[in-house]
Amino acid sequence: MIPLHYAPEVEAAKAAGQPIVALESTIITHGMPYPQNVETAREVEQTIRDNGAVPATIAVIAGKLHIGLTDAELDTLGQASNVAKLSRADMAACIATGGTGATTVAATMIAARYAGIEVFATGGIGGVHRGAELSFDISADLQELSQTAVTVVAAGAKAILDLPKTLEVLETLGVPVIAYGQDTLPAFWSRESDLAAPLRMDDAASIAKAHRMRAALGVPGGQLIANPIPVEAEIASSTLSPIIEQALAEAASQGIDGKSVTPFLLGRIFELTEGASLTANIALVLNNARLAAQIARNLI
Ligand code: PSU
Ligand code: MN
Repeated sequence: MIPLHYAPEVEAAKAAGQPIVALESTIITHGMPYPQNVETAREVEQTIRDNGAVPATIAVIAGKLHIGLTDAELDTLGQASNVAKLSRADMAACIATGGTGATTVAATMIAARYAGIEVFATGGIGGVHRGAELSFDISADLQELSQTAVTVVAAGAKAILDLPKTLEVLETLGVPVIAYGQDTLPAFWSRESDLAAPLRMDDAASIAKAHRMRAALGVPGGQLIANPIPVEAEIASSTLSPIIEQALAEAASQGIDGKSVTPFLLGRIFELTEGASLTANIALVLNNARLAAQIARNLI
């Protein structure tokens, strides 16, 4: 038996058949600094409510898989240090040993699916890292999208990754990559990249229909919805490129590897942009929460 713990709000929503949107917790513990991480998590949850759905932030706390966190749990998690970063490989072990950990996109998808939640909002997914031809560093998020039937709304992948390679791997894995409302793939801090999006949809209803159609066809896996950052929050790639290069060079010279790579790069980019990267990150997560709530409403 899985020690599952539903927050009261989520339990009530499930019983009433209301739309629910899952949220990850690694963005809180490893993606943003305190207190902005907790403030943002709360704002994201409220945005989902304002758009007619119920938020379920997912995390493992003391060996229990939580589907939805209370305000107090969110605050504790947001301030804790040494919280494990859980992906497909380690979530079961963390639960089994009574540990506490934050869920990445991959682990959140597994938990959401288990809890019957079909839509999930986040900022950016993991992907193929630059230099992956030598390091083999490819996020488990990509494989998860190919096998777990959850629609994930993100703002594309960060330019810290190799975007063309990320797109190639997603294609190989059979993951639908759907740009929302435009023809090019959004690139997290920028609305556009120079990559054509494999698919485009302009409304939440079509995304929900495609989600259902995949299941009807018996194709496992989810969908990646790439939702461009709002215009007013965008950061020019010319501003960010040298900063990303510097963060990558520092990671290499300090021998950062494995799970630490993404949090290290996110932290350095925050410092080097004097917080501007965080402001943009918050705006795009809120934007993704809105779209995810609309998709979830269309799945009811
Ligand atoms: N990308 C972001 N922000 C994040 C992450 C990725 O822009 O917070 C987090 C997510 O939880 C994602 C994880 O699932 O990092 C990917 O880590 P890795 O590259 O180690 O698979
Ligand atoms: Mn990795």
